[in-house]
Amino acid sequence: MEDIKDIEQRILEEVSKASDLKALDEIRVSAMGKKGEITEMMKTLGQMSADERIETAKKLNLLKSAVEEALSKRKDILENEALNAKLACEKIDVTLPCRPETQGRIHPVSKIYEEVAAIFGELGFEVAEGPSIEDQFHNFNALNMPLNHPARQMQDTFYIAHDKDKPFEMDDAYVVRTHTSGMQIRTMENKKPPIRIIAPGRTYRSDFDATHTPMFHQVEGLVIDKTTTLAHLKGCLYDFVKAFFELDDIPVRYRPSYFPFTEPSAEMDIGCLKTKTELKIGAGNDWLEILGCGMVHPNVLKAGGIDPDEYQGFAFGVGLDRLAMLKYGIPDLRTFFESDVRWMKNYGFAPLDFSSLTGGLSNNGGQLR
Ligand code: 2NL
Repeated sequence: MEDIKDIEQRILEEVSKASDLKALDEIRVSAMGKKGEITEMMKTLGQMSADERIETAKKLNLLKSAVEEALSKRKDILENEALNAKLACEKIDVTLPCRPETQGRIHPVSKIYEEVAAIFGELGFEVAEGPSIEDQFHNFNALNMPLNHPARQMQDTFYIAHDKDKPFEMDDAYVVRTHTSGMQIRTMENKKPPIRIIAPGRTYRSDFDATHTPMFHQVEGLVIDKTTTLAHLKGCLYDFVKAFFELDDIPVRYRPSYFPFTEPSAEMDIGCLKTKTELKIGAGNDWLEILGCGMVHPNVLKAGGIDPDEYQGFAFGVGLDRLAMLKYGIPDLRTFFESDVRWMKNYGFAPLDFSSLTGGLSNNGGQLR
């Protein structure tokens, strides 16, 4: 019979050469399983003389613990190796683009919303979002639009009855907001100046053709402080159009206009070149209307609980859908709301491309064309 020391040496060598956990377990079974080599040797103890049994049992126990220890050490090593191999092949490169298999797209209006919010965020504005359904005070009265004002007439505004069981009373009905100004009134009611907010969101008017849809998107801005002037308005909006169209300089002009809620009021145009096939922004002899603006009317400040003798401010309103059409060359507004996946594939943006001004707006967001 092979000497116990030799057996130990042979098994320990096999253990040290086991290349994976499966091979190691096979060695364990063949040595110490029910029919294992050491187990079988243990079984022979009964037939031995007392002296021989004591002597052999001692050796066999030493052999057993030596093998057990070797198995356990080798197991630790192999488990560690297996884990490292798994980690190495499951390694992910966090700098790769996220989920390239994603099918969905970000709507151009959502993209523009994010861009506008990023630009005004950088200029120190906060975002004030609020409800689509407004009372008439926040949508009209507070904006210097009294009851008989033409913009309140049925053909422009969607009215909502208070109580469907009572006869419709236009004067106390709610409206789906025709602009986002209500949020600005609410901000004035709740916060002391200085105020610097943008109010973006869905707005609704009863109108439908190639350039008007019953639901559209607007961003309004409001700045109020003790010494806010028309010069601040011009500087702020100039910075906005430069960042938005990603140009170092753009010709701008202001045309006198009228809004009930601002005095004076103006429309801001930017310089452009119009040819039969192209619209180039930032150069040329033509002008393109981009937004409406003005100094907040004293009646509007009063309605918001702000003393017009102490404070003044400017406001502006810009249509997000129109900005999207201009920036991305989308010809028909109605297609924005048709939910056509082919249109979204063409005009939409990759998800998880966040808008920020770092390195210019479009440096970190790509249209998938
Ligand atoms: C446009 C013009 C404008 C405002 C919106 C405003 C809001 C408050 C007070 C004063 Cl609370 N003004 N908003 C001011 C001027 C123009 O929108 O053509 N939007 C698409």
